[in-house]
Amino acid sequence: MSAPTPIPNPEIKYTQLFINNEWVNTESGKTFTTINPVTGEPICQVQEGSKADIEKAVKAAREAFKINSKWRTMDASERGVIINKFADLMERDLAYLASLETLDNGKPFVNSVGDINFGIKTMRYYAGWSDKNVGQTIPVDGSYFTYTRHEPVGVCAQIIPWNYPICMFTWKMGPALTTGNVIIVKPAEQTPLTALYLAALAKEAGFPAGVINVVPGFGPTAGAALSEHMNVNKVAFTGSTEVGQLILQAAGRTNLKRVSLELGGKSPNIVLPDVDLDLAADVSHMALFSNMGQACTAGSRTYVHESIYDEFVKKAVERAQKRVVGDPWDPKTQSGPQIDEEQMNKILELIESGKKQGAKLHCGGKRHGDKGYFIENTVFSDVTDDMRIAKEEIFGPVQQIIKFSDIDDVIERANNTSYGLAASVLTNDLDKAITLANSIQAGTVWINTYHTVCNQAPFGGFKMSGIGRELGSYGIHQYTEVKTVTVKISKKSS
Ligand code: TXE
Repeated sequence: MSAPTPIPNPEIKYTQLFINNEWVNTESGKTFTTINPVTGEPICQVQEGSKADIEKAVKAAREAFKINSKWRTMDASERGVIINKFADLMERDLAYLASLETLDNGKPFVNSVGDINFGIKTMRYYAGWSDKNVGQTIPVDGSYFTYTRHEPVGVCAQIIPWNYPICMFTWKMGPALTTGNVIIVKPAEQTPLTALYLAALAKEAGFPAGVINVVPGFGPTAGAALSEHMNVNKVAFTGSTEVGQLILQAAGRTNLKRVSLELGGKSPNIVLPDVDLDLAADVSHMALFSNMGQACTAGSRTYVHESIYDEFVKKAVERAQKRVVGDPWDPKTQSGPQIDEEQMNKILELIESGKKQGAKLHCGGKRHGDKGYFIENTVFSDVTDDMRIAKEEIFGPVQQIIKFSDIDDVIERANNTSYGLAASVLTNDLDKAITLANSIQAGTVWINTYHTVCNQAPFGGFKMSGIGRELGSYGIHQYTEVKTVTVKISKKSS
């Protein structure tokens, strides 16, 4: 397939709430501004959903989920057909969707295309699951016939972040719909536009009214209304650990709704001395600087063996200095702006803390330009585990290079964090690679690669990086309740 051509000023087609397959305004009449992070200027006004609108969306979803509804009586395979149709429509509108994403999020156009291609594959992967979600027949004691059914959980709220808006939408939507649930998506306030366009595609694909609802709005209002709602059966959330805790508390206070969480990280990337240094520097650079450092899995603690430390730092700095920051529409650009002013300021403050706490700054360290939310590619060496930049999630283009001398010691240090999302080991020594992979507390460990996330394999965190797994067959389990049905029979037969 040829690469799509960007549309630098994509027409904004949808700014209302999408409820029951209709475009509606909010009850309050309130709107909010979505901002172009390249310029800091407004793109457009979007309807700002809050509690009353969530109420409406829950009602519509509940109706769509009623016994005897079109959705509940549809063949499972037919759900797969509609999900595949949705993927076809994403493919048809790839150039437009990618352009809208770059406008709203600021990521380079080529990366928006990559995200959408990933999302299309997610939908196709889960379309295939629709008629394969089988239960068991179980040889219980006594004269009974027992089987299990994997039933949909019901009304699922899906609260998504701004760093990968389309991927996060599809990661949540795919497994929920293939298993027969109904959803209410709340996109991040920074990036509502592609979620709204995806809602239009869902209607075109043929999902019955109420199965998919999209309500843009803010976390403490629309997001909280979803996590507190007595008639919402599940919340799936990707975002900060702090908000993950609030959602879990809200579920505990209300109806014990199912909760799956994909939260922050401070992932160790461990470079052993036998490694090809250029390769290690390349992988470590990509591990941190991809998506402007705005990845939950970012390799933000680069542990390098003392024997190769100085040479590695030199190579890391060369790569950071070469990385092109700027206009996301330019095909040469590798990094766009951070998502908003708040994130930019958070990152700049953490960079200052690194300087103050004695880390050695090699390049970057400040804002790039004076328009939009760009930050220079930044590399720190001589970082120690107690510094804030080694402990807190920076979520920006700031690489911390930390020295180690001993494998057992680095395992302990890598695990000395409340996070546990991802890790990587760069080495040709198989024995050490497996020892480290099996010892590090993380939901994903990569060996000689990084950010290799695939639709077929589970993704999620240990410890405070989350609860549950998305993607793969594990992702399906997050969206089903297991029901045991036992029938008394007159006589059993083996
Ligand atoms: O996250 P929030 P923010 C991390 C990263 C970043 C920090 C803050 O370190 O610097 O979080 O980012 C919704 N009830 N990650 O403030 O607030 C909100 O509207 C229900 C890691 O953007 O967690 C948005 O839709 N929902 C991460 C979503 O939560 C609430 C991706 C994420 O926003 C809510 C993003 C509430 N009370 C940030 N408050 C990852 N894991 O990839 C907010 N929200």
